[in-house]
Amino acid sequence: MDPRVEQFMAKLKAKNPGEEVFHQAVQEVAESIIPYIEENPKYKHAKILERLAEPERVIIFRVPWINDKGELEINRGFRIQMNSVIGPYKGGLRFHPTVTLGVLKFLAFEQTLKNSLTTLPMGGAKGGSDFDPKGKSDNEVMRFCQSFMTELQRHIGPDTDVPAGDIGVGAREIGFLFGQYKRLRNEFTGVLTGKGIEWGGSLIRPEATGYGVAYFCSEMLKTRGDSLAGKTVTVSGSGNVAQYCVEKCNQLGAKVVTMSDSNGTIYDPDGISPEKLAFVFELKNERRGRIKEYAEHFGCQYLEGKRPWNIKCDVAMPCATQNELDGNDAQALLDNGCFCVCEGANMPSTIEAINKFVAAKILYSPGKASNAGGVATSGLEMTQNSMRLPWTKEEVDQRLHSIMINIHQTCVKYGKQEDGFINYVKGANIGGFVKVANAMLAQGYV
Ligand code: NDP
Ligand code: 2IT
Repeated sequence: MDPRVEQFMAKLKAKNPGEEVFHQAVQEVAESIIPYIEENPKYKHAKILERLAEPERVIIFRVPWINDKGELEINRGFRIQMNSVIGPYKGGLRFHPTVTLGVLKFLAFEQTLKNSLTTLPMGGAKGGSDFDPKGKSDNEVMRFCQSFMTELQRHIGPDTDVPAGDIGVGAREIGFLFGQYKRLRNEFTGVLTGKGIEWGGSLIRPEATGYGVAYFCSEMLKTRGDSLAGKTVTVSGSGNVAQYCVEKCNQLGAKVVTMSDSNGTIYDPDGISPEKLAFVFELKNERRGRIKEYAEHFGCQYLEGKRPWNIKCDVAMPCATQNELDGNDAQALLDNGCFCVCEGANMPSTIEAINKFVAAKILYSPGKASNAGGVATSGLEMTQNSMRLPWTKEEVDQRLHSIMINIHQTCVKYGKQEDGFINYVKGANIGGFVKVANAMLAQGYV
């Protein structure tokens, strides 16, 4: 490791003990940014990177709620308001038992750079709870969301901080959260994105992250005169991002052969056709069942407890969660001829895996670039809310598409090497950093 990165990381680790995923996210960025800062000393003197890694504000609160048995349950709620230099805090809420302060700090840190890449005026934030919506009744989820919002409402607002969904937070949860905010504040405002279409939501927001991943992937392939048509694709996850990623890959002529959840992977060599994908939508969004049922229903292979990365593919799209693709998985993908990895999840690849992809010079894009379509379309939802005027599906989709093309161009601008190889890690990190850093310079030591 570069000694300057090592020194920076030693301080960060001492200051934030036990927050391994936060250390990992910052290190990945520091490796690109520190050499860039050395070439641009104005950023060094103003300690931009040090300030970027220190949240502007962290809110931690108790969330008491009553389960269906009448018992009291206590969860922990969080909101990390990371950086507001280019716009109101913006980022999703995650409800999952693995949520900790360190997980949300890593996500909020990534979000700041991602939101900058979209070119829209949004700062960085993330929040959530260790609450597990799995196996809970709709009433339990509602009571939890109402209790969570009872505290969170003091800290957010349409010009202050605008949360959205993430793992475990979808249309149902956003509805309950919005209802409670409106009730407590007596305001109908765009305080959350991902709202229902009848009450202030944007068309294409549900699809946006997954569609954006496929759009970004197409741009990557285009740099090699190629496209998604005819490619075999492996996707992990079967939630919001994975579902719409598969939908768009199908539309672009690819064949997607896997989806997964935390229990295992389905492998369908014939491809997850639109008809089969409709089964996944119903299974996951209505019945909230397990992906194993797909294999039982369509008679294909189910790999219990396995991830998709040993399956031969041209393109891999990890769309489940952080660190779901390690060094061994990366090696397996490379050995099987995979030449493009386009991330839908946030930080799904470990540092070891990323190093393998970059060393092999395949097309590899980090989530902060390729999954930015979700938050970008949240930004478009905010615009429509401010105008009090909704756009058509075509208008939003076209804007999403051009934002993804733009992000790709930014990655090329800052990441293209002399030999022609595009280092998307470097491109996304520096591209996201510059706008935030310049705004921080302009606004003084705050
Ligand atoms: P969902 O809750 O809709 O789906 C998550 C999927 O990932 C499920 O299939 C889930 O399986 C699986 N998963 C979650 N945690 C784990 C785990 N610890 N191990 C294995 N599998 C897991 O979430 P999203 O689709 O919204 O989010 C997926 C990823 O995309 C996350 O990294 C998120 O941060 C990122 N993202 C989301 C955006 C959005 O707009 N929603 C925008 C940009 C990024 P199971 O059901 O078994 O838990
Ligand atoms: O990680 C992400 O970018 C999201 N979960 C979406 C955030 C948002 O505000 O739409």
